[in-house]
Amino acid sequence: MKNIEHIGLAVKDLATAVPLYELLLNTTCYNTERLEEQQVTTAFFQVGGSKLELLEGFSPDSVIGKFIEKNGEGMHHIAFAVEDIEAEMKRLQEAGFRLLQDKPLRGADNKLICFLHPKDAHGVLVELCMEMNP
Ligand code: CMX
Repeated sequence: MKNIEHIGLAVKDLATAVPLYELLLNTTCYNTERLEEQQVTTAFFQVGGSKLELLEGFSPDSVIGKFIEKNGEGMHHIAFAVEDIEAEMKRLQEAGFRLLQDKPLRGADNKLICFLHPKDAHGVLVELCMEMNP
């Protein structure tokens, strides 16, 4: 685990959340992306050496839609940068963590990603992410 790559925040509406976070952080959102596989639209902000990711679900049935329905808006996951995602997945699986993907998925912001079950990390959804080769 190299560093905290980003923290993910679930929001209902990026159209209102993005300008609010631009004001709060005094910076502009540098990337927005639709991820069909995750049923989510993301918006990224650089904050020093780390990032914030705002997440809006496509529908109430999406992962983010269901999360907001149950918990309201707010902290959704914490993502750690890793050097070799397959090696970290193997290490963590062997240590007893449940992986939510068998193979790394393409995530936002040019990353390969994999999630661990939140019940295995004291209620925190953990994401591993590795920079994809250009
Ligand atoms: N943080 C902490 N706990 C969470 C959670 C989260 N983000 N999401 C769900 N949970 C908890 C629920 O509260 C629930 O707990 P209880 O059983 O005590 O009520 C439990 O996990 C099961 O959750 P659920 O609502 O029944 O939903 P599912 O089991 O269908 O899905 C999960 C949960 C984590 C497997 C699913 O959300 C998932 O696969 N997440 C990974 C993918 C993802 O989050 N994609 C969106 C982001 C994409 C991106 O960043 O690019």
